[in-house]
Formats: sequence, C-alpha cells, structure tokens
Amino acid sequence: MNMRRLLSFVLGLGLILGSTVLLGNSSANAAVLSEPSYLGKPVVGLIIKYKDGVVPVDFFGNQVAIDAAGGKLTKGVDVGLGLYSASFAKPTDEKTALAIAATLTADNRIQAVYLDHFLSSASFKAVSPKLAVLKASSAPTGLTIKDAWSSANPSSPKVSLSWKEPTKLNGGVIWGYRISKYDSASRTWFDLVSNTKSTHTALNTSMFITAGENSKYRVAAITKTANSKYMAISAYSSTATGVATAIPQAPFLSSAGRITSATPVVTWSLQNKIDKGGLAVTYTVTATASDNSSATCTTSSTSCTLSGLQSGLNYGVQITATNARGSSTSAIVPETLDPMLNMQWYLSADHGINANDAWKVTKGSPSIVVAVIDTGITSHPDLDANIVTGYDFISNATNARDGNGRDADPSDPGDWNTSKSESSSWHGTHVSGIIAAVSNSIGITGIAPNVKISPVRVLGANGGTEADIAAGINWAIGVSISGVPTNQYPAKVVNLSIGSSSTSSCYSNSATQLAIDESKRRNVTLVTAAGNDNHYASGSYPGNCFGNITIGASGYYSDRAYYSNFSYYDSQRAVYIGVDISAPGGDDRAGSNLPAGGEIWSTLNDGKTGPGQPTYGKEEGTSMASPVAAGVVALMYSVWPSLTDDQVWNILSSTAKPFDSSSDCTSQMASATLTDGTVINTGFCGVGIIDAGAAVAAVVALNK
Ligand SMILES: [Ca+2]
Ligand SMILES: [Ca+2]
Ligand SMILES: [Ca+2]
Repeated sequence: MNMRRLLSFVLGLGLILGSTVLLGNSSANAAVLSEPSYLGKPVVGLIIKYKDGVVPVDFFGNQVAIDAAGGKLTKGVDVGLGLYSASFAKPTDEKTALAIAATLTADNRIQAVYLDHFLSSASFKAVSPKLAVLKASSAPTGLTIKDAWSSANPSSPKVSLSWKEPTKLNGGVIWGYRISKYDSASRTWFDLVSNTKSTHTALNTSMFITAGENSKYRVAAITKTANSKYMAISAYSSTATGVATAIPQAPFLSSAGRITSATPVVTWSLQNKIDKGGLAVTYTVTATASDNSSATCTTSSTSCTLSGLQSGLNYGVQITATNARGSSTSAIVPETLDPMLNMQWYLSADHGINANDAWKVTKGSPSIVVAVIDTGITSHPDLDANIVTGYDFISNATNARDGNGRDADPSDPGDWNTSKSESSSWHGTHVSGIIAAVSNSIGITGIAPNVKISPVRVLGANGGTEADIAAGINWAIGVSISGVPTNQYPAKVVNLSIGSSSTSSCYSNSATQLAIDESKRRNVTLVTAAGNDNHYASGSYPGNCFGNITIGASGYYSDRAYYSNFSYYDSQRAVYIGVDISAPGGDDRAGSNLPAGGEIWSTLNDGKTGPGQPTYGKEEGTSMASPVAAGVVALMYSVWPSLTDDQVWNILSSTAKPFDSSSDCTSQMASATLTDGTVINTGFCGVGIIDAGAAVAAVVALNK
C-alpha cells in the first residue's frame, strides 16, 4: 500500500489491521514486535535489531545475546541495515516465540526483536464451502445441453444447461444447485458453480468452455432445512454432453518474415476442431506492401500461393480464418519474430498495456537491472541472454533444497510439494520472462526485452522468511551484506511477487519496511503484488508496506481479476487504501478460446520436481501483474535513468487507462492528490490499468 504517495495524512494506516504486541523492557528500552501478526502462523526465527555500534557476531564467531534463549536459537545471517536473524530449530508458536523474544530484550545491546515467518508466492487457492449433514434429496434429472452461441459475443462459446428438480426432497427445500464439469485433460470433474443459491433449473455459461470440444456436465441439488441450519447435497444427475461453437482462432503463420519472392507460398499451422471453433473454416491470406498495394489468396487447406507481388517492396502478411460464426485475423507479422506474440494479449492496446507504443521509443536499456526477488531462475533460451549475476539468500538448507544455505548460485531447484501433490511452480522463471524475455526468433518477448534481470532467490520449498526476503531486497539495491559479495548489478526496479495468505501488517522499522525505505532513498522503485485472496490488499504483506507500488490484477476485459485483492474505502478520510494501480495478471473466466485462455503466457520449465526442459505456459495472479508493472517501470527508467521514484509513480498513475465502463473497479471513485499536485481519481482497484505507451511518452515529455 502506498497511499502515502498520494496523501500524507494516511501515514500509519498499516496499523489498522493486526495489532502491535509491545513487551517493553524499561531498563533496556527495547521492544518485541509481533510483526507481522499472522493469527497463529508458526514462527521460524527472530529478526534482531542490534543497537548502533554493536557488532552482531563476536570474535569467536558467536552471535551476540542469543544465549539468553537457553539454546533454542541458533546463529542466523546478516539481513543488512543493522538487522541479523536467528533461527529456531523447528517452527514454534507465536506465544512461545514472543516469550523468548522478550527474554532477549533484557540485553541492552538489543534495540528490538521481530518475529520471522514464512511467506509464500502469491498463488491462488480455491476453498470449497463445507456442507453440514441433512438427508439429501434425490438427484436432479433430465439434464440437457445446447449450444448457446450469440452474435452479441461471437468469440465466446456458450452452452445452455437445463434440468429438472429432484423428485424427493426428503424434508428439505431447494437452496441451489452445484454444477460440475468434466475436465478431459485431467480426467476429473470439477465444480463449475459450487452453488447457484437459486431454485432456477437452467444455467447459461461460458466458463471453461472451449469451442469445438465436447463439454460434459452433471448437476447436484443442494437442499436446506426451513431454518437454514442444515444443508445437504444430493448425488449427481446423469451426465449430458454437447459442443459449443464460436468464431475460429487466428492461425499462426509459420512462414513468418518479409516476403521477397513475387509468388511466395504462405503456410500456417494446422488448425484442429477447437482452433476452428467447432465448424468448417476457410483461410484468406493478405500481403500488404509499404505502398499499400496488396495481394490475397483463399483456401481451406493450410497453405496458399500469393501472386503479383512486386520485387523490391517489403510486405506485411496477415491471415484471416472464417467459419459460419465469423472470422479472426492474425496480427501482421511483426518486426520482431517472437512467434508467440499473439499469445501475449497483455501487451495489446485493447486488453493490455499498449506495449507497441512504448516500443516505438524504447525496448529497454541493458544498463537497467530489474531484481526479481523470487524462487530463483532456470536456464531458458528466451531468458539466458538477459540474466545477470544474482544471489541465493535462502539461509535454511532444507528450505533451499540445494544442499546449503546462502550461496552465489540462484538456480531454482524446484519447489514441488509431494504431500500436496504439487509440481514445482518455476515461479521466478515465469515472472522473469514477463519482464525481460529476449526479443529474438523464439517464444515470447518481455515487456522490456533489452533490460537485465538479476535473480535473487528467497523462496524455497516452504516459501521464504522475512529475514531472507529483506536481505534479498537490501542486496539487490546495493546495501552491503556481510559474507555476500557486493552486487555489481544494483537494481533500478525490484519486483516482489510475494504475498501473505493471512492478514498481516507492515510496521515501520520492520526488516522489509526498512529495506523499502532504503530503496526509496536510492531511487529504486519497488513493485509488489497485492495478493490473491479476493480481499482487502491492506492485509497482504509485504504489499501493504509504505512507499512501494502495489499492483492489483486485471483480466482480458479490463476488469478486476476474480482473485485479486482490492482497496477498501476509508469513509472518514474519503480515500481508497490498498491497491495503487492494476496491471494484467490474467483471469481464466474470460474463456479458453482467448489467447492463453485469458491468462499470462511466459517462460517456464517442464520439470515436475527438479528442472527439466525450458518451455512456456500460462499462469494467473497478482504475481503476474506485478512483473508487468515492473517491466513498464524498467522501460521508463530506460528512457531517463535519473527519473525519481516519485516521478515514476506520478506518471504511472496519471497516465493509467480507465477500467472497462462495466467494471466494478469504476464505481465509487474518489480523488487523490499526487506529490506534483496532480489530482487523480482512484478506487476499488487503484487508479486504473497501467498504460506503457502513455507512461513512456510522459517520461519523454518530462525529459525534454
Ligand atoms: Ca544454497
Ligand atoms: Ca543455490
Ligand atoms: Ca523471445
């Protein structure tokens, strides 16, 4: 949260959520802070602030003052800025940790002690409602499915489901229905709608539907007692299967590049029935020259030959696929040959950040470094050329999975979790590609494909400790950390795609807040994810610290992504607090017929546990929105490296695009004043969606 950037009188609002626990020690004047408050989350260690002039490690290599814990603490690591961690042998509860911390404060060499917890990457986890027991009704019957395509929304496949009420209600009344869809890829059923809270026996839906693909459904009835105290769910009905249709997808040109022959053969990838929207398709290829002369050919095959082209002219080629529902046209083969550009809707002017206009000015400067504080990095042909020296700050070897504590190799060994059946996320690799995948002839392009990424590894198998995260930020911005080589590539931009899944506060003088304060002093912009809890962003740490820019996630239709945290309205002060600005983070509700299904396409690795082969894939989250913003800020610094952090925010916020007019983000806007005096409107999802083209143009104008 950085409303402090907007209005000075909201300083200190970080204390609204959670509570400060002060166990003052009068003789030493030290304080223990439960920081942030995790509502019972285990404590992995302490972060100790020694008084000025105290060296945390003595002549014999022992950490000063931790003996008072009676052997429960082991020596930690330097966090920077006068902070040093200490670890518990195994995670302990907050009450015990606070008691130990209170003991330490008796030592007059210690100024303050903070509790350290694990934070995790900002990934979304759905929670199913629990239903108590009541004798269930019989299953609904007569389920049917029909194609419900509508010319009002031709690219969106839709089906219409209808069914009959259960014949036996067993003393309950209908409260709603649960509609379940079969996922043919994983061969499992999932709940499309957990409950309709309605007695209606029909549903029109476009969720998770792919045109041309069989969609299979079943439905169960949820009944309640008259007093609503008990609920029950019936068995599922018989299944029904149908096929939805839509306009076809734009084909991929495989003969990309400029046309030099007078009779070129243009080829494109074979489309399957899904690509074709479930219907027969014809293709029209158009080649347009710089003098606007053009040639076309039409076929139902996968190649055709253009004729009549003139030698000496460069042509841009486009292909249109048409079926009975309508047509889709590919982008003109762009100057860069990254073939997956058309998966990257988040770069477009219509749905994303308008990257093309920014790229007319800059694709980034190699002297600008973005530090990605994350799970580390994997080797990838679309990333390697832009990776500069990073560091591995994970101090606990078990969490690190590379056999040791801190070391110079930030390679990501994987964060798979066998007990939760979770494969490795390769989160840092995905985030890095969004910012700076190389513009070349393969894969995708980053938003700032000419800047450099410094991978700073802080998230391991169990997430990352605040001590390691703060140390990572400090090192990234050039603060010296004992035992770690000086950073030769200090960052201008720091990306933190990290969030706490439970409500927590950011206190002044916490390790992370001190690191952010130092970032601002050094004119480094720190960008954070708002969190994915569909709740107040002011409760998600470290996004709720002061001075950073906190990013909410938008989807394909310029609305808030369903999981994205949001601002709350402080009616007394008439300001919104929480999310500063939004950027595309993906929203899979938009429909699987869209590029990347409406999610964010970037670099990945195919390893289930340890690293395998480089690949690409889609993800959604404020974890993805934050690097979109970081990439745009990197473009701004590339134009003018001496821009101040405040100028970055003033420009980003005053050039932001409005949300879609039907979006819940546009309601109840309130005005706020920037440090340069500009008055802007802000609301539920921040000031708007980041516009890279407008932001870069404003930097150019400011620098004139
Ligand atoms: Ca290590
Ligand atoms: Ca390592
Ligand atoms: Ca590329």
